[in-house]
Amino acid sequence: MRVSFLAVLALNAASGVLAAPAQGTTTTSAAPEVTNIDEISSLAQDAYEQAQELVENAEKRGSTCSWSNIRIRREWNTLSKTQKKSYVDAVKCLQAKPALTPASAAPGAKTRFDDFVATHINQTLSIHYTGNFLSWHRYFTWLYEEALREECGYTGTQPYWDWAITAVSGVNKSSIFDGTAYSMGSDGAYIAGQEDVVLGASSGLPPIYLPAGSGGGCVKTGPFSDMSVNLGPAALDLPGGTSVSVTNPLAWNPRCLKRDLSNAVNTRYANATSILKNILKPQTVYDFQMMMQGVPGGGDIGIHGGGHYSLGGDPGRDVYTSPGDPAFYLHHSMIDRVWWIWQMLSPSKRQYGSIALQGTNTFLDIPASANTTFNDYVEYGWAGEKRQIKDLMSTLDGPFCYVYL
Ligand SMILES: *[C@@H]1O[C@H](CO)[C@@H](O)[C@H](O)[C@H]1NC(C)=O
Ligand SMILES: *[C@@H]1O[C@H](CO)[C@@H](O)[C@H](O)[C@H]1NC(C)=O
Ligand SMILES: *[C@@H]1O[C@H](CO)[C@@H](O)[C@H](O)[C@H]1NC(C)=O
Ligand SMILES: *[C@@H]1O[C@H](CO)[C@@H](O)[C@H](O)[C@H]1NC(C)=O
Ligand SMILES: [Cu+2]
Repeated sequence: MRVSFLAVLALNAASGVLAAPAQGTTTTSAAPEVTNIDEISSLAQDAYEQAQELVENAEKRGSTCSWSNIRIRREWNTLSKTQKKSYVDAVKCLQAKPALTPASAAPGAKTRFDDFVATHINQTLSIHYTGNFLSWHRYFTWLYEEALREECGYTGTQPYWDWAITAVSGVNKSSIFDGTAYSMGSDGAYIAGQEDVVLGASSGLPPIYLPAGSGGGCVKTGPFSDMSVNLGPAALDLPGGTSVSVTNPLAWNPRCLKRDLSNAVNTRYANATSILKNILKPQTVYDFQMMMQGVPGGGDIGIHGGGHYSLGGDPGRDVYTSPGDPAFYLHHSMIDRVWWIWQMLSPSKRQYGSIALQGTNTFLDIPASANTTFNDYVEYGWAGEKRQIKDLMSTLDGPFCYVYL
C-alpha cells in the first residue's frame, strides 16, 4: 500500500519513537535571513579550503582526484548564458533518448530521463528517512550529471539552487525560473484562489499549512513548457488538502509539467537561518538528516521539504515522482552541498566515523529494519550501477571528485 508522506510520519509519531525538536527562537524580522547568507558563504569557503587540503594530502598517497581535475559545482546564477543553455540542452537531450528500463519493469519510462524518475519511485520508501538518504541522493545526482556528460556531451557540472538567496529575492523571480531559454522553465500558469496545501490533514499530528504559490498550472514558457511528465503521480499533494495517486505509478500517464512556485514556503522553511541551523546544530548525521527532512510532529518540513514544496506542482509535490521535474537536480545538489559543508566541519568523523552513517533501511524504520551500514549497497535500477555506501561518503573519493563553490 502506498501512503502519503505525512501519513507515514503520523504513524511513527503515534508510536512515540521520535521526540519533537526543541523550538528555535523565532524572529519576525527578515534581517537574519539576509545576514546569515554571509555566514553560510563563509562556512562554504571554509569547506572549500578544507577540501583542498584533503585532496592535496590524498594526492600524495596516489589518489586520482586532484585539484587540477576536480569538478566545481556552482550556483545557477553564477553560470553564463552559454553555460545555462548547455545544461538545459543536455537535459533535453536526456529527455529525447530512449529509456533503458524495459517496459516490463516500468511501462511508463519512455526516456533516459525517465529511468531516473522510475528508480526513485520504485525505491522511495527505502531512500527517505533512512540511513542511506544522503548517500543515495548524492550518487543519484552524480549519475544524472554523468549521464548528461557521457551521453549528451555536456561539459559543465551539475548546478545548484541556493534557496537562501531565493528565500529573500523570491523563487518566482529567480533566473532559474524566469522562463527564458536560459532557465529551467517558468512558473506554472497562474491559478487564482488556490487553497493551502495541508500536510498531515488525516494524521493525528497538527497539520502543516503551506500557502499555494504564484502558479499552479502547466509551465508556461521556456525549455520545459512542452515537456511530458510520463510517470506517477504516486502521492501528489494538492491545494485543499487532498492528494492523488494512480494505481501503478510506473505506468504511462503523460501530462504537462506543473509548477506552483511558492515564495512563502521558501522563505519560511528554506531560508538562510534554517540552513545555517541545519549546518551548525546537529552533531550526528541522524540529527542532521532528521532536521533536514523535518521531524514528524515538529511543525517544520525542513530545508529538504522546503525546497520541494516551494517548487510545488506536479510532480514537484510528490515525494515519489519529484525527479520528474528537472529542477529536482538543482535542489538535490543544494541538499548535497549542505551535507558537504556539514561534513567538512569535521571530515574524518563526519565522512567515516560512527556518527557519519546512522538510521535504518526503511522509511522512519517502518516496518522495523536493520541499521544501514557502510557495506550496504545503494541501487539505481536502470539509472546506473549499484555502489557501496562507504564509497559515497566523501565527494573527493570513490567515484567522486567534486566540490561546491
Ligand atoms: C511572485 O509571487 C508573488 C507572491 O509571493 C506575487 O505577488 C508576484 O506577482 C509573483 N511574481 C511573478 C513574476 O510571478
Ligand atoms: C526562517 O527559518 C527559521 C528557522 O527555520 C524560522 O524560524 C523563521 O521564521 C524563518 N523566517 C521567515 C521570515 O519565515
Ligand atoms: C542500530 O543503531 C542504534 C543507534 O545507533 C543502536 O542503538 C542499535 O544498537 C543498533 N542496532 C543494531 C542491531 O546494531
Ligand atoms: C524495482 O525494484 C525491484 C526490487 O529491487 C527491482 O527488481 C525492479 O527491477 C525495480 N524496478 C525499477 C523500475 O527500477
Ligand atoms: Cu528523493
